[in-house]
Amino acid sequence: MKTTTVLATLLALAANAAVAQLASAQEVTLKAVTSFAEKTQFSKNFERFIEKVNADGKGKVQINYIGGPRAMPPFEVGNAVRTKVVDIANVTGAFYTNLMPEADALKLISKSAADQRKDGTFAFIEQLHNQKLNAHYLARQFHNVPFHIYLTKKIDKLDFTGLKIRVTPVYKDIVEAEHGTTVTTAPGEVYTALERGVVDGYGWPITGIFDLGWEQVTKFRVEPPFYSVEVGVLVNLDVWKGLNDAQKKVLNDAALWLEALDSENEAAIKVERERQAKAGIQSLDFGAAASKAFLQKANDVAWASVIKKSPENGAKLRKLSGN
Ligand code: 173
Repeated sequence: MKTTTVLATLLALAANAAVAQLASAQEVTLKAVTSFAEKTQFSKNFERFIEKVNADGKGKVQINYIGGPRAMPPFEVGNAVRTKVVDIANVTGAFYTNLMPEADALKLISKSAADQRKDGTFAFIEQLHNQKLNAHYLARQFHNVPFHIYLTKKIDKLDFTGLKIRVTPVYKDIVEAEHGTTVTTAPGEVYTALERGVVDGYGWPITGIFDLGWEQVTKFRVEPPFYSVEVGVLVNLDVWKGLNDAQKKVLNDAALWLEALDSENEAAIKVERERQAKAGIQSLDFGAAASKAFLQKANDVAWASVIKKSPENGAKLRKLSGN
């Protein structure tokens, strides 16, 4: 090679390296959606997470928040992450069981995210999301918030015979095991279904019923509380792999911060119970024995359902859950 050619090659290489460095140093903007209405209970902390990423991630990574169910139906959010229609999403496993039947087991894992990260549970859940959803499972929220069944009609024992109840995969098996009829809807349809008498009740966590005005059409809350809310933050796996270490660090740090917000839930639950009572929602408690039997059944039918759909992974999740 002539000296001038060598020089030209070296210059070209240096230029390429500079461009590559520039590209990796460039700020990335991720497109985000949430599967719950904006500014409501199960979107709020994700919105705080976005604020944090946008503050800490200047020059590295930013999040462009498209919004909630007005932008995308909740049951389509998992698939939108899979196909990279969005880059990052706030979504519960109950909304993507069509793609990942094991996601229904996440409600049965009540350990804190920190404990799950230590004992291998998180790593297995990550693996399942990689395989089935082409997603990175960035964070798990609300492990210490349980679900309830709310009713418009009074029952005198823990049995839903004759009642039609709005469900998602979270509640379907236990409501049917207690002889109720189920209809699956997105949260956005609950109010109208109740108002029109299409359903006699619905499943929902202990928190959040005031966000969409459901207290106006709710009379009873059935005890005991059961399962654990799971709302995850998912990132499209190709997008995740394309981030550099500094960008990943901003997201990882914000994810751990987000998970730690679960420490606020205990106080929030107490306030919510009082607020429900003040709104005239009566708690129906059938005593310790009935509650114990209900919880046992709720646990049994849910695991049976997951294990039937995914025998190997289901059994492994059950072992990891300790339930
Ligand atoms: O009831 C629901 O729509 C549901 O499954 C759910 C899951 C997590 C948080 C809130 C609601």
